[in-house]
Amino acid sequence: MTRVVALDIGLVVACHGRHYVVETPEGERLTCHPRGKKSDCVVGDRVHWLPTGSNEGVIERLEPRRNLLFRQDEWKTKSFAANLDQLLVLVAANPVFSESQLVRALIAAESSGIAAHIVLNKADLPQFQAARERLQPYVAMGIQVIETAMKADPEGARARLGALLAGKATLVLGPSGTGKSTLINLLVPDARASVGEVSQALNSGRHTTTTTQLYWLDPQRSTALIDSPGFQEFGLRQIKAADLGGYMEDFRRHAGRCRFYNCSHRHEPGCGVLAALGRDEISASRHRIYTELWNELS
Ligand SMILES: Nc1nc2c(ncn2[C@@H]2O[C@H](COP(=O)(O)OP(=O)(O)OP(=O)(O)O)[C@@H](O)[C@H]2O)c(=O)[nH]1
Ligand SMILES: [Mg+2]
Ligand SMILES: [Zn+2]
Repeated sequence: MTRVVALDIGLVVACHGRHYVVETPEGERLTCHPRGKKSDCVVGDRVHWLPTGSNEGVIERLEPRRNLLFRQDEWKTKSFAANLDQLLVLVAANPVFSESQLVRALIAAESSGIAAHIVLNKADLPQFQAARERLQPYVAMGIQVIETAMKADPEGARARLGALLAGKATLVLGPSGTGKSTLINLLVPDARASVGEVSQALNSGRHTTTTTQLYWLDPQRSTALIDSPGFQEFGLRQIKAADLGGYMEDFRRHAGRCRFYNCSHRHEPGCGVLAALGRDEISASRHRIYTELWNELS
């Protein structure tokens, strides 16, 4: 005998470890638990759910995803969000950002087919110029780098980001203390995302934001911004060493000139990437990070 159940559809807007917040097409939010022990929903997922009480439900199944942004560390996979239109990697003048983490986030996005932009925040701080120079290779390879001072010049930040975000689902990703939640609060008046003091966050080693959460920027619910906890580790074990160069735009531009089709761009004669490195058309730090990643993945 077949049991016919009409399932409701919903959007996962927050993940709290063992339970989720699912939003109905009418905009109501309810607490949902996954069917069974293991859950693999992430924010941005479309799910089919069944009510189990007032404002409560159980997630029966997931709709197929358009894309998924995730990292794969040595022992575990961490999914950030699904069905994204773009990624904003947020770094700041201070704390000094790790270029390796930036490269990893960009490669993860590229390998998942998600467009990525960089926001450099805290333009008001004295360390800004140095941070801006470190981002030059990214500007040169065609990545949009948007400079903001969200605290000192909120209007300017709003003006620079508004058009880029409109009508899209954007994940804001970056290390702790860069201003991800500050950005959410700037654009979503009633968000009340908690914002932490940098010194406090660094001293305690804790992150202010601990869950991934989706916010709507407009009453029509057409523009979504997803806040996420700061990351430290960013494993790329899902990627083969041989594919790395293909996910790095500056490498890709020159790899066509390599003598060997399977060139690893580390020591081979006639390598187009190494030649470009010699002419300063590929930055030394990008090539160093690539080599570190290559060793890690092979
Ligand atoms: N000087 C300066 N400080 C800023 C700016 N934007 C945000 N901050 C401060 O940076 C600190 C961290 O901001 P958050 O928004 O909590 O950072 P976050 O990226 O959400 O951090 P996590 O949730 O821990 O990942 C807070 O003290 C903010 O007030 C800015 O443009 N300039
Ligand atoms: Mg935060
Ligand atoms: Zn090569």
